[in-house]
Amino acid sequence: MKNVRTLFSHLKRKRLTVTPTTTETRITYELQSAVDGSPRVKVTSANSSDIQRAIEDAQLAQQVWYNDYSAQERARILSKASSILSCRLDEVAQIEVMDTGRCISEIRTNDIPSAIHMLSYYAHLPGILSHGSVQDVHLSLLSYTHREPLGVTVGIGAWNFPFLNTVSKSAPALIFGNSMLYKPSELTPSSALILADIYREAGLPEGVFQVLLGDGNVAAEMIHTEHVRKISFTGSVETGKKIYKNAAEKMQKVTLELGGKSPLIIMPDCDIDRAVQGAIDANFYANGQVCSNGTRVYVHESIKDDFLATLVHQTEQLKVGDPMDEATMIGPMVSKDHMNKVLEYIRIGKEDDGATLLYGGEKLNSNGNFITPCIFVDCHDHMRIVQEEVFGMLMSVLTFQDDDEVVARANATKFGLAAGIYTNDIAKALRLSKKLEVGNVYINTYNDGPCELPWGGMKQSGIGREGGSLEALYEWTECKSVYVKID
Ligand code: TXE
Repeated sequence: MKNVRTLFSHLKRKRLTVTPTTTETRITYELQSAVDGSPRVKVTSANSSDIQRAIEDAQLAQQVWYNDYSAQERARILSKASSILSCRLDEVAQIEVMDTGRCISEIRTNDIPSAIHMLSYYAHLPGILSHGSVQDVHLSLLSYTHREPLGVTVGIGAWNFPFLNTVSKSAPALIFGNSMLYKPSELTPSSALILADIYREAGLPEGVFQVLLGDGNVAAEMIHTEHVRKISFTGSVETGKKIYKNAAEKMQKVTLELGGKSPLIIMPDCDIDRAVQGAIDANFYANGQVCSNGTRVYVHESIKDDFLATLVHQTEQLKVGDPMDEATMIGPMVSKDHMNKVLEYIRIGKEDDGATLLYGGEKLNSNGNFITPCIFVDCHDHMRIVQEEVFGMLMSVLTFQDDDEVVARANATKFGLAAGIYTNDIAKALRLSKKLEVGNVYINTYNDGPCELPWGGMKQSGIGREGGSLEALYEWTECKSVYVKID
């Protein structure tokens, strides 16, 4: 794991993280390799003086960034960042694998190319940035609106897609003329530092994007000031609620991308091979650590046997092992704690809920955080493994008999992030999609996430939208109305 150490000292030399200025204590913690448990890297958390200084710098830098750089100049910098990232793709992918334990095959072909596209997509937005409207209220009054940045924003990231999280929050913030302080998950700090390095190389002025390392306490302190005008958060529902509550006191804007327990509905007329592949993608991709995963798999009673036979056969083919190996499809869980959480849910499924373990769910005999993908059958809606977000490779298979019944059961949850339907009857799928209480519906596919579309959840899965499209982009701006008396 030498690469990560080298990266940290390299970045320290370039003063990308906030560097110590006082003798105030700094907490240092060590991260372990997900593959074999060996010590990997030591991380030093930001302290109160670092946070205060970063906020002051971000305020000053934002003024320069918005007032002295035109939208086109800001766009050129993002565009250049996209090109630099293309050249550093392999390096970023490897660092991300070491931090997350996710497979190189996924990260190199999906995460980093998506991030390259995202930077370029936001760079092409200046044309719509100044969109406002002129209201014809009265002959003697010219009244119009325009969009302005919010000021200093904070991004707080999760550990499952760290680099994508950092890009998807920072790129829209920056293109609109905001500055951003970013706090990556304490488990996966490295790739945010690389993005800061890339932005700097692309010409982003000092202070506009800063990374602060540490745990939730650091993040909580960063947002505990009225100078921060928006918080973009990805993480658990519990933390999301705390942030929302605290933000209310300061009237800060928030977008909260939280958890889920999404239903995946398999209709009797579907293509079974395709539906099985969808269920595998929706449960085992990224080692099952995806907020939108379709972990409640509702299969029509009439095709249950065929579906399960194909599912087990296909799951057996998934190679579990070293995430750096291109052929590996399942790597280790991100941390020991998280692996233990998932193993506890597997125990609950077997012993407390009384579901039948059809496949997997074993911890591999190694010092790493490896679990085999796990399929439970004979599940019921009230079971804890069906109700609660596990965030690991635990698929619960349930059966249903008619459409209204399955929609009602799919909606009977506090979450509302995503849902999937596999069927050859597109008209039916479109009808059902309107009834599902979720922010994202997949039909004959699962977990696509093009950055051009808004992303977010209903109910306890979140507030607001992130990603492309006006609904999401305007969350990074204020709208101002101007009235001009012209007679
Ligand atoms: O989340 P936390 P964790 C779910 C998933 C997982 C569980 C716990 O079920 O098992 O959450 O994961 C920062 N104020 N998701 O512990 O604690 C923290 O430092 C401000 C779903 O990682 O919510 C980290 O950067 N920030 C999810 C980030 O919040 C605080 C992805 C997330 O940490 C804070 C990840 C506070 N008081 C986990 N406390 C998804 N939606 O995709 C912590 N943080």
